[in-house]
Amino acid sequence: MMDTPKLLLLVLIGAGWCGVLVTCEFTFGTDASPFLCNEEDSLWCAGDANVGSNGVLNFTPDDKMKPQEYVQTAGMALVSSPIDMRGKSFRTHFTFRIERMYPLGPGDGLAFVMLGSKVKGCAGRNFGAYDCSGWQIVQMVAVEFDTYQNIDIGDINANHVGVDFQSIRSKISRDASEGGISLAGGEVIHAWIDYSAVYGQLEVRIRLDGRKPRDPFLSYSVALSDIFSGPVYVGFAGSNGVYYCQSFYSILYWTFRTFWEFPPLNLLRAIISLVVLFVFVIFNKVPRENPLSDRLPPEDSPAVSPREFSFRKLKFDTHGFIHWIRINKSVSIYKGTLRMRIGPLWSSSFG
Ligand SMILES: [Ca+2]
Repeated sequence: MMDTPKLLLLVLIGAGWCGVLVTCEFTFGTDASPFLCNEEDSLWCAGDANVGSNGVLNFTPDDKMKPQEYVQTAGMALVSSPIDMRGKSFRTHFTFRIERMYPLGPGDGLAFVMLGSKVKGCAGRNFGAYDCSGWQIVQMVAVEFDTYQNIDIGDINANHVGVDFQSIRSKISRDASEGGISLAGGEVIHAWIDYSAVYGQLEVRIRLDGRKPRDPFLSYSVALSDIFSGPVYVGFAGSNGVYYCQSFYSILYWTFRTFWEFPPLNLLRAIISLVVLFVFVIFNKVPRENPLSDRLPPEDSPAVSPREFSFRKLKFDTHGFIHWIRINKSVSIYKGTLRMRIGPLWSSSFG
């Protein structure tokens, strides 16, 4: 029997967030951590999202024998616990398959989504992620794998990858054929999405053989901290239009992790600061010799002339004259009494 999938928190989970103070990591689609819908510490599934008989995460009905019976399908699956993304970078890798049912054309496509709350969208061109006008009222970032060209919203073709913010109109997109990939070709496709909070860069990579390419397929500059003000739900969504279930969408494997990232220069500065602090603490723990203390006679020793006094006493007795003495270290102070009517005075001479 397979174990219940758990979100693996590297340090701590708090207040229902996946890492209020820490990073988090999770994997789905393995024997140890299978996809599960609407169970504790697993996935929130809405619409047509379901875990199929073969264990994969579907966004269309599991039964592929009667696609004509399903119209306007739309499914969304999100990790049930929100993730604290503040200041953090993330990496995710997943495999997906889009199975085309009709030769005339595939459905609309699949998308990796990040949302400020659990809100399923509409079918058709909206991927089950946006509302029916192509907008999302909560904060949202999506990487779409679009297999149907909607010219009115600027789709470049029926086989492209795009990066969206809040709107279904992509900020940037690229023909998947340039990577040698047919998104709706029925093959298992690997996708990697990396975000650097330090450099404010979102990168998308796709490949068929599972070897992560060195160069990104898409790259876009964005600060997610400007988009998300609170916890973030991550997952996927997929949809079809009004004419049958033209494509079936599945996620076969998914791993995701957030992490703290530090710029190299800042890291070097931090190391130097720690070293300096360490040296300072050690140095101040070693008792330093007072150059005068060894030469000071006890306060109750018999009177001698001349007699040395401690700095503390001189500072007190001279009411600030001590500052002048410290500047001129060759100075010696002598204490005496003048027989004058104005009373005792302090006198000094300089050596
Ligand atoms: Ca489209």
